[in-house]
Amino acid sequence: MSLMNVLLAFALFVLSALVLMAGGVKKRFVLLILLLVLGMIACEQNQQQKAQRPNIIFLLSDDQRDNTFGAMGHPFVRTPNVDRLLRQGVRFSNTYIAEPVCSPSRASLFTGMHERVHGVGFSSSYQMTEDQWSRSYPALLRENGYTTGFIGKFGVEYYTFRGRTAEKFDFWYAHDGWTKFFPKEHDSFSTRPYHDAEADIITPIMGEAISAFLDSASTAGRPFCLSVSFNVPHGSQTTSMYTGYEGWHDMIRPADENPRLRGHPVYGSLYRTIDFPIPGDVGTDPHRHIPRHVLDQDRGRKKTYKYDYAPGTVREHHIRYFQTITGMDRVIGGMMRDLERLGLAGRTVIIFASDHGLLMGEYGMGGKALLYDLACKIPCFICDPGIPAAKKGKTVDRLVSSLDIPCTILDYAGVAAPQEMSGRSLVPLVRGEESGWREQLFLESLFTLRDNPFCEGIRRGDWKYIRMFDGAEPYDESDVDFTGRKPAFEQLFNLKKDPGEKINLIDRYQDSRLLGTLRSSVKARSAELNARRARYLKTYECVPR
Ligand SMILES: [Ca+2]
Repeated sequence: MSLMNVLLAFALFVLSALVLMAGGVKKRFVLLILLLVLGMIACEQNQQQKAQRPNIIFLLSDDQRDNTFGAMGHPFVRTPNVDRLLRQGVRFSNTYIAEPVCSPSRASLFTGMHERVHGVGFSSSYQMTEDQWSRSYPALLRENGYTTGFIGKFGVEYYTFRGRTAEKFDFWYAHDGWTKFFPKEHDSFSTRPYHDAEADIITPIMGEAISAFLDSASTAGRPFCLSVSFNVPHGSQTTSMYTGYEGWHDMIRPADENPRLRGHPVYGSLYRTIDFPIPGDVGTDPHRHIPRHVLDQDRGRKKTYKYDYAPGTVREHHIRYFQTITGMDRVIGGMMRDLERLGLAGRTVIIFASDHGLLMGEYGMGGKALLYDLACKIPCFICDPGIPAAKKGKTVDRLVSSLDIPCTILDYAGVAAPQEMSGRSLVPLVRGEESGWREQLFLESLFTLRDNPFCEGIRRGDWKYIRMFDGAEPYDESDVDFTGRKPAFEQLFNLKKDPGEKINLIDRYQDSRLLGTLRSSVKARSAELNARRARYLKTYECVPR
């Protein structure tokens, strides 16, 4: 509450008391008029404050690992538009996703909770409920006067609402599942929403929708919150760039052989002539890193979304991966021009994140759902036009969670975060206030399809500790209560000396105080989250699926 509001409230209180005590009719009348005028001023103040709330655009990419924009230091990817946003914004260079796989990661971004608390994931037993949605950031902003929009991959609808998600937003141009690079060439529930677009390629199609939303929202007279969920550089998009030959799923031929892409400024020869290195451990034995009895790569993890990296195809996948990031950058550039054209740039906060990272051959593995930095660390930044020039272009290396993002959005909108959200607003970090920030961060991966184990871990200082347990599919609350259970496998990495997480120090530090402390921290946080889940189940209706 501003000082002006406090003074107004006090004046109203005093006047009300005087009216009650005043003797003569005339006196009462004069005081009542004064009361009315002050009430009108208070209302006006409130309206002005509401009108001053910023617009918010939350951009989410799909499977994009950290450090994959030019201004983040990537050696060759070209992303001039995002680079400009990074120069104007604040980057969070130690951001971890709450759950390193698509759908539960998104459920966590909406609800601000870890998967084991909200209970909605590929391997869990529950669906998202109306109750849960009503306390998500889009629902809360809509309830508080924001125009809300959603564009692109929603990714949670499988488990909820089923065809009725459009009702949850004022503007909806979106799909669930995996749409195609050329969606108009296919007829399915995930491609049909885009058949009326002008463009042919999915990312510029989303750009058209962004323009349409901004055009209408700019005249609506109230702030907006637009969530854009790009479905690149996900492997299912890059495989479908060129489907005109036998074995297209394996990306064995260059995509610019597709006549529709030949000569294209982004999807043609870009990056094809650069001699970039592919990971040195592509095609090596993954079980040297995580033993077969803990995660057998032959039980489904290989051959998934074409993340089965072999030396023959890994280069082509890298080229397409970075082309689609540049394609996304172009659409973001178009969005920035729209914001300028419509006079919105000075009052629109842009937040960027990815739903998780990706292994692209490192450790002899592909894919996600593990707690290696490459899979669970994400690019993240906030471009807030309200911060002073001296604060722009900074990098903050504090530990940040994707669960902080919904709290940040709510904070910008002046809406209180529900008590079950476990993140913290990043607004103080954006403004350069770092004191009292968290010193450690709990990580988890509860995706147990394809032989994946339950993983949980902790990041603190230079260290990351991970413990794994045999997975259950589907799992319920008792399966993720690890009290008294011996981990099937543990990892300890010193990220400062070994940023690639190749040297597991668990045996060397077996009896150390450091490892003892990290183990206790994981156990304590794991038990605390299970207790939160128990309380959550008592408070809100949770619906099995
Ligand atoms: Ca994803």
